[in-house]
Order: sequence, then structure tokens, then C-alpha cells
Amino acid sequence: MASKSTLSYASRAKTHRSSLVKKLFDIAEVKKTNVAVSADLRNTKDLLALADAIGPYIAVFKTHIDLVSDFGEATVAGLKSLSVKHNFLFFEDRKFVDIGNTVQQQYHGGALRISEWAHIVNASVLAGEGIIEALVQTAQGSDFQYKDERALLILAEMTTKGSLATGAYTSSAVEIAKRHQGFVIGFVATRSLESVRTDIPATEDEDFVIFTAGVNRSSKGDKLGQQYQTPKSAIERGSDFIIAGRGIYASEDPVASVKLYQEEGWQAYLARIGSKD
Ligand code: 5BU
Repeated sequence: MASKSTLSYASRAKTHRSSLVKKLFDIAEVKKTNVAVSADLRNTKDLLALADAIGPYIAVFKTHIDLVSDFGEATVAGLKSLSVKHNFLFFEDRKFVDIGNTVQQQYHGGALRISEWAHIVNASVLAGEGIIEALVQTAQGSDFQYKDERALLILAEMTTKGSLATGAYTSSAVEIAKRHQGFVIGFVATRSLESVRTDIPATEDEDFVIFTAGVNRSSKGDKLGQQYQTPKSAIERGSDFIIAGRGIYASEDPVASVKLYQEEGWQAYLARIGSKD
């Protein structure tokens, strides 16, 4: 079976079973970007200003919404209108990791109203498959009004030095994802996970999307264990969307910076699919 990472976003959009992924791939193609900015900002004004400024150059706006000290209706309404204006999706990097009953409440309702605005969320499988079943149950419930517009990534690896999300943990993450394709659309990982062996053989239409954090064009890491790779390296290793935070929002000129990430990420993608564009 051909590796999905050699195919274009457009051709993957045609066959993907998730309508949200179709939309994500369409955005990537239309805007020629595979950049997900990690907007780790501390107040609504800064968050919305960044989203408006770099919106034209990104496919996904990743948040840690619990960092936003004045989070409220203005945050949600502002984010939603900017995602329509600039055509990008939201990924709340919440990393759910608890018992099913708790994560259902953290996801849907709760102080941060995550399901109302975040197209994509992520969860660790440290607690086992039950956490994924719980989120699937909520997202497929009869009273859930965002059906087909929401998706989940499983945290399969982490970028930090000494990460324990390796080996058997990563294989279990892949196996669990295979059993929940649809709402589970892929992984947060440093590379393609197509080569990870599990007891469940890949089906023809299996197509997990890889989001890769820890991407920076000019730094190798920080003083707290973060480890970076470049946009080019991430895409070459099979990432579909590159997540960059401080490399963009903390640079002197975030718009100029995001354009460089966009260009490097897109060129690496074109090279990977063998396009002459
Ligand atoms: P940075 O400023 O580009 O280092 O920010 C990286 C972001 O990606 C930050 O929001 C992290 O929480 C997030 N992240 C990560 O760095 N590494 C991981 O393995 C995962 C998420 Br999962």
C-alpha cells in the first residue's frame, strides 16, 4: 500500500472518511500552507490580534485556552469570527488525560466551552482506551450539535527530552486510533507512524493525519527540555502539519516569520509528494 504521505492533500481529501479532515486538507491546498501556529498568549486582545495578523498564512490556530487570563464570550466570539474571516481551524492543545467521566465534562461544557469552538482537540492514552471512548461518545451523542465538525488527535509522542511517550505507549496509541477512525483523525507525533507495528492491519482507506509540535527554524531547543526540528525535517519525516509557537509569535515580526514557515513547510511538502509546482 502506498504511503499516504506521498499523496497530495487534495487527493487525500477526496477519500478521507472525516469531513473535518477534508476541510483541513482543502484549507491547506487553497492557502498553500501546512502551518499550525501555537498561539500561547495570555490575553484575548493579543490572541485575537495574532489570529487576525497571521490568519492568512496558517491552516490551524492552536491554543492553550487556559493561559488566557480574561477568557470569556469575547474570546470565543472573536476566535470564531476570525476563523471564518481567514479560513483556518482551531486546535485546543488540551491533552485530556483523566477518567472518561471527567474528560467528557472538560470537553463539552465547563468553563472553557472547548467543544463549542475547538475543531480539533487531543488526548493522551495514558489512562487507556476509555478516555477515547468517552470523547467519541460525547461527540457522537444525539444532543451534540457539532457532529462532523469536530475531531480528536491522540498524543502518540512528545517532543521533550526524556519523553516517556515512546515504544509500547506509542504502539498502543496507534492501535487505539485504528479502532476509532472517524472522530480520531490522527496523532500528535514527531514523524509518520505508518511503520509502527500493531496487531491491527492497515486498511486501504486508513489515513492518519500527523501534527508535529516542536518546530523552529532557528533554535534547537529551550532550557526546559523542549527539542526542535525544522519545518523541512518535520515534513520529510512524514508530518502533515507543523506546529510552531515561539518561532512565530515571539519573533520581532510574526507575519514575516509565519511566511517563512509557510514557505519552508510547503516546499518540503511539494518535494515529498514529488510535485514540480
Ligand atoms: P514552542 O514555542 O514552538 O516551543 O511551542 C510548542 C507548543 O507545542 C506548545 O504549545 C506546547 O505545549 C506544544 N507541544 C510541544 O511543544 N510538544 C509536544 O510534544 C506537544 C505539544 Br504534544
